[in-house]
Amino acid sequence: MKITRVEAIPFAIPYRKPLRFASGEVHTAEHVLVRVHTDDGVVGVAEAPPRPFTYGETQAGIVAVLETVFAPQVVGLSLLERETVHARLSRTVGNPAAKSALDMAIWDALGQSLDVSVTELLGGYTDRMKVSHMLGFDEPAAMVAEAERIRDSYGITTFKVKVGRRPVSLDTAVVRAMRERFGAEVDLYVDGNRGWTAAESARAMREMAGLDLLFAEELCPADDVLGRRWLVSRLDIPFIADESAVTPADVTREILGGSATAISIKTARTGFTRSQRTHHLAEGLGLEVVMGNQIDGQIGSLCTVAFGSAYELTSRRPGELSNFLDMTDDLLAEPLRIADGELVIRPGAGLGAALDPGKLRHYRQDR
Ligand code: MUC
Ligand code: MG
Repeated sequence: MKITRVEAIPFAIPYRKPLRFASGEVHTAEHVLVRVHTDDGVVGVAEAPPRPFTYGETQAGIVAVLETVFAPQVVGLSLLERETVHARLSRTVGNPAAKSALDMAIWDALGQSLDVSVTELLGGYTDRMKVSHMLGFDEPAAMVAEAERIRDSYGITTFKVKVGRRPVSLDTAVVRAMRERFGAEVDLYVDGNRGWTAAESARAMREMAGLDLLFAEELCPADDVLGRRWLVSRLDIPFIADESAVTPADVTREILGGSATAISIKTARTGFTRSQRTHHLAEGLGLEVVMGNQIDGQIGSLCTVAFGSAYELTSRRPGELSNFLDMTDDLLAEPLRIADGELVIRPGAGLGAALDPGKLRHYRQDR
C-alpha cells in the first residue's frame, strides 16, 4: 500500500452551455485528473477543477504544484498515513483543489486496496443523496424552462438560483417566476457569489420575502465584515458560507463572528480528510450543511456523493451533484446517472471511478 507515483493530467471537455454566476463563468471544464499509483498496482483517481476567480488556482498551476511540490511529499508513504499526507500538504498554503484531488485519489486507492467503498471507509451512513440543481444566469423564462427540463428528465425538485446581478430585480424576478411556475413543488435557495453589497442583499431578500427560500448563500463579501454581520443578523433563514469558509478555521471564524449560520462542504476544495474535519466541526456547532459543487465533472461529483452519503448530517439536504449534466462528455467508462432526483454511490471498492481510456486519450491536453 505504498504510494509510488502521482500523475497530474490536464484535460478539457466543453460545456453544452456556459454556466454564468456573479464571480465568473465556465465554458470548458479545464480540469486536472490526478492518479495515485501504489506498489500493489492499484490506481486511485480524483479530479481538480481550477477556479481562479474563487481560489486563485489555474490548471497549469495545479499540474505544477502537484508535480513539483506535493508528489515528492507523498511518494513513499503508505495509503494508511493520511494524516501525515495532510500535515505535509498543509505546509504549503492555498492550492485547495490540488491538495484535495491528491487526498481523494489516496482515499480511492485505499478503498480499492481494502476492498471497501470510500463511503464505508468514511462513515457508511447511506448509499445515496437527493440532488439539487444549480441554475446559472439567464432570462427568467429560460431559467424556468431549464428547471422544467431538469425536473422532467431527472426528477430533481430542489434548485439553487444564482443571483448577484445588478439591479437586484434581475434576479428576484427569476426566483418569483420559479415560485409562480412550480408552487410548493420545488425547494429554492439563492447563491450570490459575493456579487451584491450587504444593503443590496438586504433589499433583494426583502423583495423575495414571500417566496419561501430555504437558504441564502454568499450574497455579499465576507471581507465586508460589519456589513455581512448586519445582513446575517436580519435574516430569518440560514446564511451559507461557501467560498468564504474554505478551511475548518475559516468556518469557525465565520460562524463565531456572526457572518454565517450554515456551511457548504465541497470535496473539491477540502478533499475527504479536511471535509471530515469540517463535518465534525459543523456537527459540534449545530450547523446546517449543504454538499456544494465546484462545477465538478463526473469524477468530482462521484467524490461529493461518496462523502455526502457517509454521514447523516451531510446527506440530510439535497447535494449539488448535477453540474456535470451541462458538460458534453466526461471521462468515466460508465457515466453517472441521476434518476428520481437521486444520485447513488458506485457499488464496490473505492470510488468506483473506472475511466474510459479512449476518452482520456481524446481529452487529455499533455500529449
Ligand atoms: C457555488 O456554489 O458557488 C461557483 C464558483 C465556485 O467555485 O463554485 C460554484 C458554485
Ligand atoms: Mg456558492
